[in-house]
This record gives sequence, C-alpha cells and structure tokens, in this order.
Amino acid sequence: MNYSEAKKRYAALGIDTDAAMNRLKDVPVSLHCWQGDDVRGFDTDPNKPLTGGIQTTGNYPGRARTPEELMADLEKVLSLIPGKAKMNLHASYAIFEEGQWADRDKLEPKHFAKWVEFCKKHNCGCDFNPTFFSHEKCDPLTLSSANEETRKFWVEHGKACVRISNYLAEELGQPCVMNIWTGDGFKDVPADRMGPRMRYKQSLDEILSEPYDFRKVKPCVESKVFGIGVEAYTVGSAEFTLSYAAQNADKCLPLMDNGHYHPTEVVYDKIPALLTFFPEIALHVTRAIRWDSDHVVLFDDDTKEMAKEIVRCGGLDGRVNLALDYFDASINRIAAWTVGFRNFQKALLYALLTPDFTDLQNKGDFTALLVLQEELKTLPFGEVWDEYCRLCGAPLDGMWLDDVRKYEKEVLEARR
Ligand code: RNT
Ligand code: ZN
Repeated sequence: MNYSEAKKRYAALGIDTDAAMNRLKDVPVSLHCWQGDDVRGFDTDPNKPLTGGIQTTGNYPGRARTPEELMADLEKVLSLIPGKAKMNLHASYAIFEEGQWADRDKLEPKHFAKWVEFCKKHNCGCDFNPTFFSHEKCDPLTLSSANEETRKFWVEHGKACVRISNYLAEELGQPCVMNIWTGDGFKDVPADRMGPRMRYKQSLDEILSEPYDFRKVKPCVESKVFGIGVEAYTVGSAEFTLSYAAQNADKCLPLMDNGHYHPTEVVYDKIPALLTFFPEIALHVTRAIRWDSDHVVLFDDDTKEMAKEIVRCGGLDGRVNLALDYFDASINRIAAWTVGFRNFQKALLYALLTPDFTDLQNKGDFTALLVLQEELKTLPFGEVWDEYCRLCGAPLDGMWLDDVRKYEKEVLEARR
C-alpha cells in the first residue's frame, strides 16, 4: 500500500484525502509552553511548590530552567511536528531584564517582547493565560478570596493579562485566546459555598471591564470539578463557568478541559451541546487517568471522538479554539510535547477522513452506521498520515525519536 492506493480507498467512500490534508495544515493548535519546565515559570522561585491543585510527577532530567532553554526546546518540538502550532504562554513565563522583576499585578506587555520575537520568527500566533497559582498571594483563594486586598491583587493581574493578550494579538496579527482558570477551592467541606462564587463573578466582571476588542482578545473561563488538595469544593465549577460565559457571551467564551469532569462524563458530547448555544468555544485537550492527571495526549478513542465532533460541528472554521494542556515530567519532555501534538493532529486528520454518515442516522439505518463506522478503523490511515507529514515537511513516524535522543545527549544532559 502506498499513498495513491490509500487515496483511492478513501475516494471510494467519497473522501478526498488531499482536501483533508490541506484543510488541516492551516488549523492552529496551541502548544502549551508549560510542558517544558513542569509548569514552574520564570517569575518566582522555580523550586516553590506548584499550587492550585495541579501536579507534575516525575523528575526526568533536562527540564528547561531559563527562557533560552525553553525556547530552544520549543524550537526542537516545532521542527518535529506537522500542522500549524500557535504558542500558548502563562503569565508566569514573563521574561525580565536584569533588575526589572515585576509582580503579577504589574506585568506589562514588554515582559513578553522576547516571546513576540520568538513567535514572529516561527510565524505563529500566541495564546495567553493569567497565572492564578504558585504564588504567595494565593490564600489559597485568588479571584474568590474573602480578603479584599488579595482579591484586588488578582483582579489587577487579570487586567494586566488582558492588556498583554491585546499586545500579543496586535503584534502577531492573530487573535489571542486568554484563558482564566483558578484552582480556587477547598480541601474540606466549606461553610460558605456561595460567597466565593459571588466574589469570583465580581472579579471576572472587573477583569473583563478592561477594554479589549473581542475579535482579537478572547477571554475564556475554564471550569473544573476538583483538584489535588481541593477535593471538596471548586469555586469555578462547570455550572458556574458555563453560566458566566452564557451571561457574558459578548465578552468571553466557555473553555472545556477534558480532564475536568467526572470520569464517565465525556467532553466530546459536550462540544455539540455548547455549540448549539455558543458561536465559539475553547478546548483544552489532555488525558486524564483516574483524575485530572494531565498525561500526554494519545491517539485514542476519546481524542478521536473529540476531533470528530470538532470537525463535524464546524469547529475548524473558527468555532472551536484548540489547545493542548498536559505535563509529564517522567519522560523526555520534548518527546512528550511532540508525540502529544502529533497525536492530536492524527485525530483531526482521522476525523477529516471520516465520511459523514448523518443520512444513515436520519434514515434510522443504525445497522449500516455501526458496520461502516467499524470498517473505517482498518482503512490505510497510516499512509495518509505519512503523506501529511511529508506535505508539512515534518518527519514521519519512526523518524524523529532518534533526533530527540540526540538533542537529549547534546543539550538536555548538559543541564545539571
Ligand atoms: C488546570 C487547568 C489549567 C492548567 C494550565 C496550566 O487543571 O487545566 O488549564 O493546566 O493553565
Ligand atoms: Zn486546562
């Protein structure tokens, strides 16, 4: 089997493989900078604990410790992936000139100038995230804190991030998706569940009162069910963030992370549910094992089904903002980034190669629907994937791991 034979097999089902590849190659998918340094950032002591209920586990050698190292690693990843990457930064990745450190409420666009340079060099846009965790002003709450001074500090951080997102969008000529996620919540049964939510709502209103053009800066609110050490109560629950986004649909989007729901809930089913009401939504693609463990994204059924819904619901036409969100510190971080990005590309390509069986469903021919859906699984997808990698000038499967090993020997091992 080669590509031209595979192309015929798909053509027999009415699928144009060339069109699918050409469609996918320009769809931006955000590459999260935080896989490279275990979510530590540069603006505070990198050895402080990661808070907010998220956790990286493992101590594989060679994590990036400086902006230069992180950019070098990202560059390596960019050379190994097909498709169109967009950068995704957290505010904690601000880059300060000697003696110019600023706290999170005082961050400015200039602290991201080096990242803009990096994105321009690689011809990519940039998404952004305020960092409401791993900081001494988490009490542990941030935007929902009962301490007015603390709450204000974090609101100012959010506003600063709107200005930075605007700068990124202007400089790079692409919209900047700015995701608001806080780990605010409690380990044990709270006395007051409503108060923190009322304050979170007020804080969001205050942050979004900072002027911005919603076509350029796209604030999102990400929900969560629970986190480590925050097991009993999460302020930004699913109902809370979804209601907020629905009530403020002219200025923010809902963001769903597929690690943030109860284990039998599936985000792929929520995609069309939200798109019925929201013109635009955002996703964090991750893999949860038993909890929001943020394992590397696989080419698995969950990811494939998400990609299918994104494609089927017109998500690639700007209705669904796509971002990866995982962090594994137990394996080579470059390989983790690369394989996860490639897997999501595979899932999207696979979805674009899936015939539209809506007619069978509407006719009630569930027998044919089941049979045909199953038979798709053994089509020569690998040939089309290889061709897509060639089209994008990216290495084929089997051809990049040695390169990562070489980089590990030459660059990562020197980081001791
Ligand atoms: C945490 C959320 C959030 C973070 C990143 C670092 O559970 O998924 O999106 O992973 O902002
Ligand atoms: Zn997330």
